[in-house]
Amino acid sequence: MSECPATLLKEEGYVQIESFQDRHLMEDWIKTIRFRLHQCAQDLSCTYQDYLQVASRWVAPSPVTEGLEGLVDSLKTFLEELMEDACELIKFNIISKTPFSPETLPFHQDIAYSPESPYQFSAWLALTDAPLESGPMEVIASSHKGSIAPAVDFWDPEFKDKVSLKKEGRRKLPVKAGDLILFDSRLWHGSGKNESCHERFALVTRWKTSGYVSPSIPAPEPRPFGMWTCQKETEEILTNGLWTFFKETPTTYRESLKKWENLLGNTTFPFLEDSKKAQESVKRVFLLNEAHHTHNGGDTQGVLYARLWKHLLSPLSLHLCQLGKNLND
Ligand SMILES: O=C(O)CCC(=O)C(=O)O
Ligand SMILES: [Fe+2]
Repeated sequence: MSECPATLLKEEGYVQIESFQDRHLMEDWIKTIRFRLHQCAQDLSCTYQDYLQVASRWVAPSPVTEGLEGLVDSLKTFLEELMEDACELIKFNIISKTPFSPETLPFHQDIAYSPESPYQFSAWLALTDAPLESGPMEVIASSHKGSIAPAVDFWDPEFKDKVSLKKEGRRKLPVKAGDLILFDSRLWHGSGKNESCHERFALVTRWKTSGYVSPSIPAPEPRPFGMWTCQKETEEILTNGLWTFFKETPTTYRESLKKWENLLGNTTFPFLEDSKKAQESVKRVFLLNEAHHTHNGGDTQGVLYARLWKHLLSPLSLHLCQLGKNLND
């Protein structure tokens, strides 16, 4: 097979480009990004560790991605030469996998999540080393040639990653700071758990060439409590609980989360197995919501709402349902 990166991207669905950027430049960027993350934590009056437990992605525009446009421009020049076509940037973000939020990212196809603004491929630039033990990118080679499945809703607390059972074509891609991975938006990929004590960060940019025609993308199939539904469900259950127990009506989602965080510290709810864990999981969703509104931050791994479901929402909604039934009897 030809070694040309554009051919590899076409044939295998991904290609690795070593030392695209000087590692010292990446080290400088990481210092700046860490400094900003400390500031973000301060904005939310929490520790750096607490902040990185809840946020693991920042989509530009964000205080965390500020000033990275120069690096994105150098990528554009490189990609246009490689693809022999104009490349349009669709969006860019910084993604982390740190010891504070080290979880597996299940296998998925990016294109299935972007039916409104589909992109052709991603350029994943390692800002730090991402060795095998840090949960580097993992791909299923040539899987972009198959069909596009509806977006995998891995935020569903019951979700099991069936694609990860597939062995054929699976490749882990450990990289060094400054290395670049290009991958097709139809390629099945994910990343394992970060078992190291190091933080790994990447600048991830999404692109399409001027000649790109998007394939047809199946509509997502939202789960009852998942990526597309969890906030609305959470809001409903928490509001219902506040009204049933305290005859209170919160005016905002933020207020409802804060009220529950406080209540769980000083009230006993016999239907909860572990109030401490319930309180901790509300606090994290509260911080995630703040990080989203203040810094365009998000949870890449989809674990925070699933934990809230397990420790609070599932037993609370069951209890409310039983109370409702008893009233109707
Ligand atoms: O950084 C990772 O762990 C994977 C990120 C990913 O899925 C993506 O950039 O599309
Ligand atoms: Fe992805």
